[in-house]
Amino acid sequence: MQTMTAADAIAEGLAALGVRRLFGMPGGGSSLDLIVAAAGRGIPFTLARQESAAMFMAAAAAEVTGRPSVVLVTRGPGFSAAVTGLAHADLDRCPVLLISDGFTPAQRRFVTHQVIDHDAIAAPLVRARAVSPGPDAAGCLARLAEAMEGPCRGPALLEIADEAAKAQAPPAAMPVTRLPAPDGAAIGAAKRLLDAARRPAIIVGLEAREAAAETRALARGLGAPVFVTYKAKGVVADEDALFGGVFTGGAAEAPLLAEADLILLAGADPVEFIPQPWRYRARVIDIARFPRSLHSVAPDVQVTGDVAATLAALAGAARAGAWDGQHIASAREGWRSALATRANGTRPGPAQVVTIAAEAARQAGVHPRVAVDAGAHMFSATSFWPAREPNDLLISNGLATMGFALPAAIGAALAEPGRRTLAFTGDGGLLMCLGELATAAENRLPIIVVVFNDARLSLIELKKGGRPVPDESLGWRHPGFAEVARALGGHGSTVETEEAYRAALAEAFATKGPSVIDVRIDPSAYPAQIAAVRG
Ligand SMILES: Cc1ncc(C[n+]2csc(CCOP(=O)(O)OP(=O)(O)O)c2C)c(N)n1
Repeated sequence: MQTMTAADAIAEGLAALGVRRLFGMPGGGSSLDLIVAAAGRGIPFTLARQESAAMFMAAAAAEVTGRPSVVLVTRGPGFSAAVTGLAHADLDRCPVLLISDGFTPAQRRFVTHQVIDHDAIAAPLVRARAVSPGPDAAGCLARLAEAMEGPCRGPALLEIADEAAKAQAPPAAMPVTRLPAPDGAAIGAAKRLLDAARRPAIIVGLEAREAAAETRALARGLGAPVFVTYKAKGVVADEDALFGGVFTGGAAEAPLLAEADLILLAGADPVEFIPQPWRYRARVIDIARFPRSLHSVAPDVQVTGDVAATLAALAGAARAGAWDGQHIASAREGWRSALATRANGTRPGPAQVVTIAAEAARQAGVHPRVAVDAGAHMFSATSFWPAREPNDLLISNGLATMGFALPAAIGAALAEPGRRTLAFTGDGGLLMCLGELATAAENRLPIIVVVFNDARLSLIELKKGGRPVPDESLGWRHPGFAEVARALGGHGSTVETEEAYRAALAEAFATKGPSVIDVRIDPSAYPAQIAAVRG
């Protein structure tokens, strides 16, 4: 049998799985062997500035490429710093393999320095884990890969010590994972409900991102309005005549959905819904990768397995219902205007920050991918950025973590070289991952970071109610992001008016490397906007 080191066998397995890049912050052990072994197979390593940021990069790369991604970290603090990223990969259903340096069995008997129980910490977050794999390292990788691409996609942990990475280990075949075909009887039951419906509506979720053609065909066949979750933006384009709006489970999308007599959930993972009671009385068909409880509503029919196959089967039998196109269009406009913001003074409001960026991209002749952070700015970014294809908009929705947008933009830009990427972020979120501006600059990535800078944690400000929270607990003085961007090797500008913002965008689109546009926004419209979204 062919022999090689475990690091080589793992690298060979990663290449077979279609992994295109490693991300991370190496330690002195196995991560160095893996960097070398992967480079020998054409898989480069991107050095991040922080481990959870590396996880966000990898998660975005996995979403963009449809292939699993890998992050390398050192044991102890490297691992613990990756945990927020691991939680994102768990709740946002991203197949990211976290490979951590580890301890040999002999070391485990006496070492206490930097020793934390990676396995126990990762256990609730990962689909599978392997510690100290020994000569079966590549076989372990195959099992982890299968689990990551299982019904509920997500991360895995491989802990491997220096010595084990250097030990001899045979290569192993990597799995090709397929979801089971949907059950014919369940499809029949779904068809009967669709047949009886006059006004079916579709809510598309993250599991349908690989089924855009089938979702669109079903919507056309039914003439039904389509709502998308944040992560499913682009499965049906915002500019599509059947686009109804963004679905969060809140109030903004409710008027049109309340008219539906059947709601078809197409790959909507319950992790995507805000925790509010289900508002609708219509019957529900749930199409999902695997059987799970929706917690908000009990479906009348659930069809599980290959989501694209289910949607294709339903599309093949669909006939048009009674919706009027004009009515859908005016409801969509109603949804948009409920969320629109107007600025009181000369500073741009949050919705303007997004619509002006979309217009500047159009004028520059490009269609950037966008990554969106967590915070009040998220409502404008997710509502007003026009997505055309799945994963045109990347977001941490299940975890909804801050500090996501810039690293995700980096991961996406590396995964699809040449495509522009925008990161929409609050000032608080950017401060959590500021060092990654250096990663973007060193890799000369065409990223434009747009900061909704109000020197506040606006989303938390909105939730404070009548509590007498001191001002300095929820805000800070304006940090100078433009200066930081320049110091780290990028471009930077600070703008306070729409006119200056337009000019900065035009300049940024004409610039090859990363740019930061620090937009001093007028946040006064946030309370009305969040009230419209959530009700
Ligand atoms: C890592 C992390 N810490 C805390 C939170 C809770 N949180 C959600 S939004 C928010 C405020 C975000 O402020 P900023 O980034 O400035 O965006 P804004 O709300 O002002 O648009 C906080 C603290 C979170 N989601 N993630």
